[in-house]
Amino acid sequence: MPGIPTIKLNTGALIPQVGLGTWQSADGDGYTSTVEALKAGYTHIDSAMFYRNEAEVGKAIRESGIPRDKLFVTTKIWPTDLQYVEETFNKSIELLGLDYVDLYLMHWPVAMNHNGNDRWYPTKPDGSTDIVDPEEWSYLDTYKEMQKLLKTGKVKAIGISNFNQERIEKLLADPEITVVPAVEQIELHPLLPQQELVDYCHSKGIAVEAYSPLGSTGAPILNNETIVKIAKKRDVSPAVIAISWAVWRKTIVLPKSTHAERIKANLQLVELTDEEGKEIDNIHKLLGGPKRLVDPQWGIKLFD
Ligand code: 1BO
Repeated sequence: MPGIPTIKLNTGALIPQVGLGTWQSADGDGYTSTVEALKAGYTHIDSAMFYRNEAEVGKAIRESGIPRDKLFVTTKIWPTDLQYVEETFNKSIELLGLDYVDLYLMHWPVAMNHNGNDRWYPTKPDGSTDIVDPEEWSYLDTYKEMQKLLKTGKVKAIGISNFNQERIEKLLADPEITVVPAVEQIELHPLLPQQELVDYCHSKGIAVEAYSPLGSTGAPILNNETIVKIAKKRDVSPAVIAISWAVWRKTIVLPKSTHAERIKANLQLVELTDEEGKEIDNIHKLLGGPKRLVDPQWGIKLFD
């Protein structure tokens, strides 16, 4: 496939369909992987406050000399900061050292105590929790604050992540919410295609991004029989097939790697036939149904 295809967001901006994912990169890797990605031709980098790599990602971008308007940069606000949108965004932009971000996402639709001790396991064995009562502060309040950021010019688009359909419906129904999210970023791979949610988002003009496209820890997708078979036939790696499938189904995909060679190889997209695409659509059915691999179990029902 020549070049990285793009999708038009509901803001009119174009987003490259393949971007570098940076979740679970160790300290220092955010810098080197962004450097390698930009060298390899990526123009889309996905970061987050939670990944603790905004400073590294920003440094690599600034040093690259690539004109800012040729790049698409995303960052995200973590649950412990949902009540402090403006301050948190200002911290992110400062760490990145950029004038603006192309996309600012709410990482999860749940507010956690800003001063809580644990950002990943806020519910303790005794049942006490750092989750903020939604009556006190909900993701809708955060989104309303995010809308205000658009007026600063430092955020070109806002969006959501890890929202199920019910929460998106609630957001779209809120009379004080006038900006339809540009993007919903969710876990998506052949073991968890979430086709209904993808279709729902597309029907509302919300572009869908796939995180963990190779199946998160251990990248189980790379050993899947169907993926391996198609990869052999097309003479590319299994990772390229999984990434190309995400592109084929009109999503945006964020493969993460810290290895220069793999970062580069992941861009060798192939145009899947509909037959190949549908065969990959069916993988989860052959394996007993969809399998979620990233679920923080925060003590509230996040997914369906
Ligand atoms: C916990 C992070 C999931 C992907 O951003």
